[in-house]
Amino acid sequence: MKIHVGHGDMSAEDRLQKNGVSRRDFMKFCAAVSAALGLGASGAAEVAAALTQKKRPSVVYLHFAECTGCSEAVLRAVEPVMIDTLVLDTISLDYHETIMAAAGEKAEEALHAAVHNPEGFVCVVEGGIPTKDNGIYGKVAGHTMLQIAKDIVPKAAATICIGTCAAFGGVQAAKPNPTAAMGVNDALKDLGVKAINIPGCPPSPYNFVGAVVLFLQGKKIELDEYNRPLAFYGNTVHDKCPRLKFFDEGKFAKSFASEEARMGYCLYELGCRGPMTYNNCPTVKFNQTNWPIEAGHPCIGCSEPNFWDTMSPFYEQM
Ligand code: FSX
Ligand code: SF4
Ligand code: F3S
Repeated sequence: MKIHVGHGDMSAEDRLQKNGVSRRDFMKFCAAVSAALGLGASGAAEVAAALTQKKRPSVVYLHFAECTGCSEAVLRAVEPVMIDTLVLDTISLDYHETIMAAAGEKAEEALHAAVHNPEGFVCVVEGGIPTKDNGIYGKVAGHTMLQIAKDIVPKAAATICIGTCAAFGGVQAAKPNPTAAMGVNDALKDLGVKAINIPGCPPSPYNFVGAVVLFLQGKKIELDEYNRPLAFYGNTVHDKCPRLKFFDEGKFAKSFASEEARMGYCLYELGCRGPMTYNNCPTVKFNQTNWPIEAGHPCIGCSEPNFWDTMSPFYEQM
C-alpha cells in the first residue's frame, strides 16, 4: 500500500512537543497502545516508531448515520496525552466533516483531492449506511451516504470502520430499522469491500489507534468472524472482568443501590452482557481511567453485531 508523505521538516516528536506532549507522556501513551495490542511494555518503542514515522497516510474520514460519539471518544481523550494531537499528527486527515475548517464546495474539493491523491488514501468510516429506497434517508452535500460509500470506499487502500454503526449498522439499524441501515461491509458486499471493524458505541480510542499502528507497521491484522482485530476483540469482557471472582462464587448484586453493588459484586443479574461480548474494556479502559463495569454499570454488549436488538432489554438478566 502506498502512503502520502506529510509536509514540514519538523520531526513528529518535535511537533508533538510543540503541542505540549512531552516525550514521557508520549511513551506512556505508546505503552498503553502496546498493551492494547498485547505486546506488553516492550512493544512501546515499536508503537512509537510507527506513530512518528515520516510518511503520514492521507485519511478520508466519512460520517454517515450516527451520533458522532466515536469522533468524540478519540478527540476528547485527554490522558496521558492528547490523542487528537497525536492522531492528527500521525495521519494527514484530509477530510473530516466534523472538524475540518472547510465547508461547502471547498470541502467537496478537499474530498476530491484526497480521493485522487496518487499516493493513495485510507478511509475511516463512522456511522451506518441507510440503504432503503436507494439510500435517500441519509444525504451529505446532496449525495446519498450509500452513493458516497460506493464511490469512495472501494478506492481506498484500506478501510477502518470506527464504531458499531459503521461496523454493523448500530442504533439506526435497531428494529424496525426504517431506513434499512447497515454496516459498511454489508452495504458494499457486492463491491468486494472488506473493512476492518473497530466496534463499540463508542469504541475505545486505543483500539482505533492500535489498528492504525498495525496498519502503519504493515502487519497482517488477524480478524475474527466479524472482521474485528483479535488483538482487541479476542477475549470477552467477562474473561478479564475484575468482578469475575464474585461471579464464580455466585455473589451477585440484586440492585444498583444495594450494599452488594457497592462491594463490587457481579452485575450479571442486573443485565450484564460481558459473558457474550468481545472487547478489551477491562484491560485497556477508556482514557486508561475507567470503563462501564468498574463504574458500576453492566456491559450492554456495545461491540457486538445488532446489540440494540440482541442484547436488550438491557438491565434484565439474559
Ligand atoms: Fe455514536 Fe459513532 Fe455509537 Fe455509532 O459511535 S457512539 S451511535 S457506535 O457511530 O458516533
Ligand atoms: Fe462477568 Fe459482567 Fe459479572 Fe463482570 S460483571 S463477572 S463481565 S457477568
Ligand atoms: Fe461496551 Fe461492554 Fe465495553 S458496553 S464499552 S463492550 S464494557
